[in-house]
Amino acid sequence: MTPSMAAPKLHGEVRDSVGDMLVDSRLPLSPDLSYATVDVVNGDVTIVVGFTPGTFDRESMGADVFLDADRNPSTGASSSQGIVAGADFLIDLDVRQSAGSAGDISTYSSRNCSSTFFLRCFTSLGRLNVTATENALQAIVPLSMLNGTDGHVTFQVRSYAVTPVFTFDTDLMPDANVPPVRVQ
Ligand SMILES: [Ca+2]
Ligand SMILES: [Ca+2]
Repeated sequence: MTPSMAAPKLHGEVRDSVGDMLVDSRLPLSPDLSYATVDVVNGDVTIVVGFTPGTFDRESMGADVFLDADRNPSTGASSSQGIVAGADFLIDLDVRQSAGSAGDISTYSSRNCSSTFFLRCFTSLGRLNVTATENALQAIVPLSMLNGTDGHVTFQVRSYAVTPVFTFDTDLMPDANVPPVRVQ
């Protein structure tokens, strides 16, 4: 018996400045990203995104997590809107009732891709159960959905707020065009 057969545990985390979110008069409250962790254990990827206390409202906000599953900037989406090149998957953390109280996992596809409508670069693979606490969102994604990666991914997080008229992207973590966070 060798104890080394246990599946490796991988971890990545990032923290972000307080108060660096977009503020707009059309938004009653603007979500401010505070931290994120990604843990890979036993074939599951657990993603947690935290907001600065007092800036998160689960019925009007969510977070997009851009995952580079092969850590290769030349596969996946091109850089756009401060998101670095290479995202192969988009995990939408969303518990808004108006959006069906569920997130979504999607994969990069060049078919409808444009730099103006960046989110159209990703095609849905299915809905995702997301849980919310007062200041955080969490989802668990099976590693098997991520195109054969062993969990050594990188990620970047963007928060958004939805009004009846507009959707605002309010904060990026790490900041715009900074290398994404490594899970290792
Ligand atoms: Ca922030
Ligand atoms: Ca990639």
